[in-house]
Amino acid sequence: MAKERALQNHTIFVTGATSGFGKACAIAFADAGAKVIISGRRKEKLDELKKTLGVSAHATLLDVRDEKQVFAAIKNLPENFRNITVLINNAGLALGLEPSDGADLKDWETMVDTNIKGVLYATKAVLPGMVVRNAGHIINMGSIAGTYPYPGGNVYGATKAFLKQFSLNLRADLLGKKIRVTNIEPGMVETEFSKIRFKGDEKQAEKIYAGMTPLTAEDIAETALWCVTRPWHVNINSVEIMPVEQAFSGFAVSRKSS
Ligand code: NDP
Ligand code: 8X3
Repeated sequence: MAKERALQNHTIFVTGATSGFGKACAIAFADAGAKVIISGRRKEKLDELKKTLGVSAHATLLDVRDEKQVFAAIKNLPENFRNITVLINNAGLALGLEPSDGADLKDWETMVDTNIKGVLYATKAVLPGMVVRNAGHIINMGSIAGTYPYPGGNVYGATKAFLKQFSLNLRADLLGKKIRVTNIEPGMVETEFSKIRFKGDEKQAEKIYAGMTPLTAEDIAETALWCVTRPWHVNINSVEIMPVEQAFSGFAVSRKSS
């Protein structure tokens, strides 16, 4: 089937479509023929993307931390965008890289509210319709940080570990229905992610990707598209994806100096 027709009967709801993976997913899925509901908090970025995507997009200004806003956005969708077939729970962030004792509690709360509670609200708002239609696919944007610990990853990694288990448990609940669930777990991808993590410090953010080739947002969008375009009987449970120039290191050991 031609790429541009592959998703012509699909409606995709992407959280956090104003930047990075979410924006790349919106463009890739629209290119493949889907209608896309784009959301995020920054109006000007949302308007810009809506202009690019035209009639195939519906834009909704949305903070995923606000339960009422999430449910209202889904309830008030225009008729031709109501039957959501793919939910991409992408909105999320890391804040800070300090060890737990020095980390800011407010940052921890923001990560939990966005990366966990935001996913719960969007899932609860969209899933009942998928169940009624007996069709759907939920893609959660996890991270390698949900599997592999690193210093300073404390609550960010823990929120992504939540998504890993939540995705598997959704699969358990949805057995017998034609609803798929995938947790995509990327490593380093150059987006606004590090700029946000370091609170606008662009120099510190640039250092993260210096001297190596990170993944791109388009790599992740292609991965999401691949998961959705598998035959309906195939569920990709998880995809772990890293740059070739990123890998693992040994266990850290604290030694007494001799
Ligand atoms: P970006 O910072 O480029 O994009 C994040 C998106 O999330 C933005 O569109 C932002 O929109 C949105 N967002 C953040 N908070 C909220 C909120 N409260 N309500 C609604 N939207 C929100 O980062 P990425 O594209 O890199 O990250 C996307 C996802 O992928 C995140 O969940 C991240 O944890 C995950 N990830 C990123 C990796 C990376 O290395 N980049 C690797 C692995 C996973 P706005 O500000 O307009 O609200
Ligand atoms: C983002 C990847 O390695 O910066 O989820 O935590 S990492």
